[in-house]
Amino acid sequence: MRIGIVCYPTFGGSGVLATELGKALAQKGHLVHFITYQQPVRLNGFIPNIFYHEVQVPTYPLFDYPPYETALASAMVDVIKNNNLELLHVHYAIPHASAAFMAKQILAKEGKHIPVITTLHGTDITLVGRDKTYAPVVAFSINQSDGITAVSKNLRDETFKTFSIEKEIEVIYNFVDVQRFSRKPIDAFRKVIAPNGERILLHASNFRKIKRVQDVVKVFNEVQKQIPAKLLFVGDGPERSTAEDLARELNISNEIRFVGKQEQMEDILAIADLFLLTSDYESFGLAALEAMASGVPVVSTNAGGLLEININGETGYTANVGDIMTMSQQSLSILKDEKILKTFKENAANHAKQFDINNIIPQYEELYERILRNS
Ligand code: GMT
Repeated sequence: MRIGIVCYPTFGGSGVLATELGKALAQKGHLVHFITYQQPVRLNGFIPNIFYHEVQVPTYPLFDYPPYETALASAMVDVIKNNNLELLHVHYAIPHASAAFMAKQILAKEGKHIPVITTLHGTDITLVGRDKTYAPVVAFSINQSDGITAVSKNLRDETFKTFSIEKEIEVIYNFVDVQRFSRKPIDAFRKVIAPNGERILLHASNFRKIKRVQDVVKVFNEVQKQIPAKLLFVGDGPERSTAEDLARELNISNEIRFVGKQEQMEDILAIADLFLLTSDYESFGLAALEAMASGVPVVSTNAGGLLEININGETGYTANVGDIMTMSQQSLSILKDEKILKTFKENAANHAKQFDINNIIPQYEELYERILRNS
């Protein structure tokens, strides 16, 4: 198939997922055209069957806000026509679903039918999408899609609760390349982070408010009072300084390292003992799944789709949002005992296998074929 993929090219989960999907489809022989404003972060190196089209957004003194959506829709029209694409798969509804609708209408006038699939990722529904400044356009453009998917049952249900959606929303879970994340720890790296054999706790995110990164510091603070431990923060974003400030206040800065945005997550996860995810909401929690695939148990909140990924008492534990004491006790109960830690690590790795890339990609291919047949 000749497929167009539209996503955010940045470190967010939706962009990572869309890029890995495109790479996997290309490996299976499909021709995949990425249409984004920047090279997606995980699209590194030359991959046959992958094409990258950069959306140019010219500025003009009149524009306080350059019209990205218009530029994107025009780029979609251009790429679809020039490469005779058969379908367009957009990730994250805003503004990709409405730009796709516009491109579809333009092409229809020229006699070309292009089916559009929209994958909902989370905040495009639960936070940004439901804001009344965007909601009518989001609801309309989702309804205009030929196929709609959500990355968890929770997100599907939230979408039906939030908008009047007239079509079926199929759940296709996010995936992970289990083989890639089954790395052996690099001893030298572990020694740098935890020179005296301390337990390593890890958090990775975009440090937005929704992640509650201060809660990560608070949980870690309780843990390190009882066992020797280090905390690694991966990623960057607006709330990073609040986490740094709190660490200073609690006098635990020396036990915490901020390593910034990283591409080789598999090497970092390989040295971790526990992944902390304290979010207010996660539609899925791709970062937690990547941790589990690396054999790292997860202590997370029970918000949104996290309960579908992190099985309480098996792959880690879940607790109410903001319940620092419970999350600290849960973390300690895993980390204190070598045998228990080993069991949780094995459980996490085993559970992640059901989300392996090889199980999920065929679900997207089946959806594409069905939509092409019926449209
Ligand atoms: O978590 C974020 O803020 C980024 C956001 C994104 O769109 O990149 O992540 C969402 O999509 C990911 C991939 O499907 C999910 O794993 C995340 O749970 C989801 N984030 C939220 O729902 C807050």
